[in-house]
Amino acid sequence: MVDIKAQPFAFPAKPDQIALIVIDMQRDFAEPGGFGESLGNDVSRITKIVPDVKRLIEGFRKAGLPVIHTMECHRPDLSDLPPAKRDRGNPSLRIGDEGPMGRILIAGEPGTAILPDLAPINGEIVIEKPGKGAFYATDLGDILKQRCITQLVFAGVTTEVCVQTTMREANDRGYECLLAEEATESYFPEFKTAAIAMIRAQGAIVGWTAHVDDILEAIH
Ligand code: TIU
Repeated sequence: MVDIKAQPFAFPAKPDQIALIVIDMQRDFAEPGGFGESLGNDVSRITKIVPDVKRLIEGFRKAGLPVIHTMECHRPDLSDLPPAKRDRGNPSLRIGDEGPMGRILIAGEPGTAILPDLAPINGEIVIEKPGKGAFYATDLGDILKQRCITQLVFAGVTTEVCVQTTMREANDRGYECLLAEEATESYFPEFKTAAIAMIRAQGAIVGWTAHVDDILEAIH
């Protein structure tokens, strides 16, 4: 056991039971012409965290600890896309529509790929998820159980949507969750701040938050 300096108090890391989970660092959320921009967002905020996500990934790899990547995406025939998700709001392009990086948020399309700087390497698990949470309609829970992982460090986007949803799913399933503050981002800075505050409030009701440097120092 090694303590990671965190809020609201130290995170009691168990190096043989911990994994990094990188949520949805995909071109569709970070580049013009993708899903994020189709919703009306300024996507330039997302690419700014790439160096911090990268050094977190590299730190876990160097320490021999598991790195798991997720991708929000749907089947080409849209059979896993509820109409309530596709038809929500008034985006410039809907999920499944043809955009400049291929079909929006569809598995295998160029825009759905993970950013090249953060691409998975051989042996790393990639979870394709149709929901905002990474446990919904995926085998993530089975994979973690099989590997005896009980603690998850979170990075990725967006803080208050897919990251927070997955942290809440994980917390209810009994995992201890730690969010890496500089390695997550929102299209709305105030939502990132609020999500971090609500996660660690009430004695870490959803989980802990910590700085990337403090996580790396503890696991190296
Ligand atoms: N729109 C938004 O903030 N997020 C998403 O739709 N997906 C993820 O957070 N990955």
